[in-house]
Amino acid sequence: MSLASVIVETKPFEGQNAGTSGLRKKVKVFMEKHYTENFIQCILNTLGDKIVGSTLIVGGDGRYFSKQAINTIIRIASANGVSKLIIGQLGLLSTPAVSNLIRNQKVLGGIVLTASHNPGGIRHDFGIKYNIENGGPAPTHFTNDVYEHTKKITSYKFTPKLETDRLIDVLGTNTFNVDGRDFVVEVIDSTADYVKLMKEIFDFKKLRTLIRGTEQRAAFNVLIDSMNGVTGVYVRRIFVEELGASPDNNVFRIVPLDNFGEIHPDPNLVYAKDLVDKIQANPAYDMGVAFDGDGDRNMIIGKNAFFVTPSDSLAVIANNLECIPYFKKHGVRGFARSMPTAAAVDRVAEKLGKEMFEVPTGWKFFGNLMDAGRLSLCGEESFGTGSDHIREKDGIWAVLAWLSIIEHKNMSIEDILKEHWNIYGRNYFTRYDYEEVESDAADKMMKHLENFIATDGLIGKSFSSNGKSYKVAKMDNFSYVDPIDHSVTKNQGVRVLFDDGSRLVYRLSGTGSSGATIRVYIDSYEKKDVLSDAQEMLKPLVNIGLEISQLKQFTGRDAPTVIT
Ligand code: G16
Repeated sequence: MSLASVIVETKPFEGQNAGTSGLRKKVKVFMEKHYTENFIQCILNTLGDKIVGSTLIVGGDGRYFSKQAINTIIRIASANGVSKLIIGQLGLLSTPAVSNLIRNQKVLGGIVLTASHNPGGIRHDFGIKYNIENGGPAPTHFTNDVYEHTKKITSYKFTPKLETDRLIDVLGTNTFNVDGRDFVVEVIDSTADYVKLMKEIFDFKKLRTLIRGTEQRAAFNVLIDSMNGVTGVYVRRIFVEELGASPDNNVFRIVPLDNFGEIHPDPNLVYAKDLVDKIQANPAYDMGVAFDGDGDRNMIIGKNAFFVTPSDSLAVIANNLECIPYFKKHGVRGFARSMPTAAAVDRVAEKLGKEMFEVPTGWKFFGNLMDAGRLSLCGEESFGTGSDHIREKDGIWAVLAWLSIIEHKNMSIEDILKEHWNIYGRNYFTRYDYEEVESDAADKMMKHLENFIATDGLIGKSFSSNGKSYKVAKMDNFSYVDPIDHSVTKNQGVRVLFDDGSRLVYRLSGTGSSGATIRVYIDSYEKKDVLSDAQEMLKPLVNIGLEISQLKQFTGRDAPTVIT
């Protein structure tokens, strides 16, 4: 029986513009009549003629409202002439797994249902993101086009009688006939392709020996926290089934929950406190790992919760790529980091003679460089690390990279870091986040900083705190010219650069769903004094950062919500 699509009249909604990574709003906003339908239709409208006969990947972190959104996507895609949707079972696919599937199935793109590290559940956040043919997040010109469509939309296409109930629960291929055309929904194992990819990149035999131990070498004892997010299914397959980790002692919170068990699935020292506490309480653990809701972020800590900043993590991996079979096979091209990320990796690039790129915040900015064959490894201070094996950051990949290095060097995480700092010096780095600040107050603070740039008001000025003085050498608002397509991206963060190489960066987050989040990044390089406490070391610069921005006066905030 052929099912008929219908045209449903609708009206535009305000504010359907993507942030740093897709559209993120409260669940109740996505639940409004026509809201989700409009946005999906606008993605398809932006793709234009390419959509007819195409295949798309669909999946996400399984957060609340995912199933409803997938049912909507099925009905809208079928009505718009899409030939096939490949969907993870139960709607589950990590963001890296989507990226991989788009690439190895050679399809038009994918729709990722996630608000990443933002909390989930009926009172919290949902998100929709489109990834393009190369597997990466849609570039800004694409998301701008989607936004333009959302302002003008008057109708969407829909197949109301297409029965979606429990469709994504069972593996298999389902063929429907819509408007006389075949429309296929293939429900796949969420992990199979991704596990295969990881086995091609890393030496699983060696990693299994590390995790299990040998007669000569004690088992390396990890504790992996999936924070009730989607990585749970991948952690079980890779770490427990393939690498022999204990399901009782080496992993926890590995069953994906649609509200993440009411925790904030953001792998940092504050929101992953359960992991930090467990590692601190039990010195038998050599390593602690946490992932975010959709599996693209990672946090690494060593014995006794020794914290590895994401900026250092990137630099250490860059310095040890020879331990990873993938890089031996494919060679190593350039490195890159987002602008606010500390420049530790730049020093490795310099020593190894590699090209180094500094891009705005957002993984989408790495894609062009990778596609052009100029970038192999990149990362961000926001707990993202990855390589050109896919076009998203990849939490599990980062952990397997670290385990490969540990296996090869036979050293603790802390010793690996100390050795690295002794060679390269250390970029002390911290980030202060002020979440859910009133938007108006945050905008005023940014304007205040912009004013200094406009008037050169701070150049040459010295600031002192706790006996340390810093002189402002330069101040700007970071802008980026993509070396491949020459597109220009402006206003990516206010930078105060001091004459000793230290810097302060201020920007507003593009991933929140209510109010504004102010991020202040503090970064200072030391050649010799590499073993001090980062928070102590950076205290004077933090104070100066607060003084320059007048953050407290503008926002009324005495203390940050999160310090990393
Ligand atoms: C997204 C982007 C990242 C970015 C991060 C933080 O991560 O993919 O590239 O660094 O947001 O953005 P902001 O500082 O604007 O909040 P995720 O893990 O949320 O998708």
